Amino acid sequence: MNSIVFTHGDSDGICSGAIAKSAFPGSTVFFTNPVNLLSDLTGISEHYNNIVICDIAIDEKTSIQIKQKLSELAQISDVSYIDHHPVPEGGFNKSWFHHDTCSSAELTYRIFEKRLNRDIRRVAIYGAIGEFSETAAIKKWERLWDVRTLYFYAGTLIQGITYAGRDYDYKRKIVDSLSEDIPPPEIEGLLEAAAKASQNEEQIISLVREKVVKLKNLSYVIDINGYMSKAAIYAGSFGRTLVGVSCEYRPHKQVYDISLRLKNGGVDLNTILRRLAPYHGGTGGGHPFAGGARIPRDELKAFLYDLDDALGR
Ligand SMILES: [Mn+2]
Repeated sequence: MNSIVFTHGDSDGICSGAIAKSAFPGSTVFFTNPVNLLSDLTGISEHYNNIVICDIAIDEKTSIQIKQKLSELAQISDVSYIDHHPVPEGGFNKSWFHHDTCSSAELTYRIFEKRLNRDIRRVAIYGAIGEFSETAAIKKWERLWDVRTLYFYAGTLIQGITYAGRDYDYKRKIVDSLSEDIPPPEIEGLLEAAAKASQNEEQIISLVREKVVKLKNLSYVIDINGYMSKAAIYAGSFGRTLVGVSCEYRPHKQVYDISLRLKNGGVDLNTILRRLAPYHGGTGGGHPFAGGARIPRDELKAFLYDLDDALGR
């Protein structure tokens, strides 16, 4: 059997990929993202019995072509599209399309459950913790182990993945090891990588504390450079606002890439970003509690002030 898994390079994506690989041992694992998915699917040149795509949001711009391409592939392969990001209008009304709001690791486990060793549930737990998404089902599974050990394993994995950044060959090794249920501290180099990420994080914490700017409902930092989503979390904490925002300038494109984190419920970041970002010439979206945006340089401040107002409504 010949299988390929496309997944996201964050902790939930890596755990989803590992669960899929455990269901289809020997799978080729390929990291991608919403913008590149269509060309990656078009580039498939050999026949696979199973094609699994996990944790990749559907890009609205290419969603019709992606649906067409996957329908074509589904005629000759077993296709499973597994995702937990908000679905574009209409969604994909197909038997190969699986969607839920839990982590994609939990969803991937449930879909392939019959093919999996039940111990692989702890890989779904690491993914759910990485995604801040410990649902009732995950909490129930956690009780099968010593939850403190699970947090140590998940923490090692999440910090180690953060340190690995764009080192996709190393991330593929992590997927391989997790697919065999190897505990994260036993994965070569991962504990050391996790320790380095934590040292970097401590520096990020001091920098954010120094540079944070507080508005009414959001606090932001600009150009902390590195660990954007963590900087967003700490901006919200030190500013004591509903939302934390981290902005990094990308000189070659003259835009700011922005990561946003909601401290607690009440607003839907995804909906607000999808409306506000295009108004400022950019793009944005994500989850209700965590999002991202890309905004042209000269619109950044106007965008932040508009967002601050929108969050107060
Ligand atoms: Mn992800």
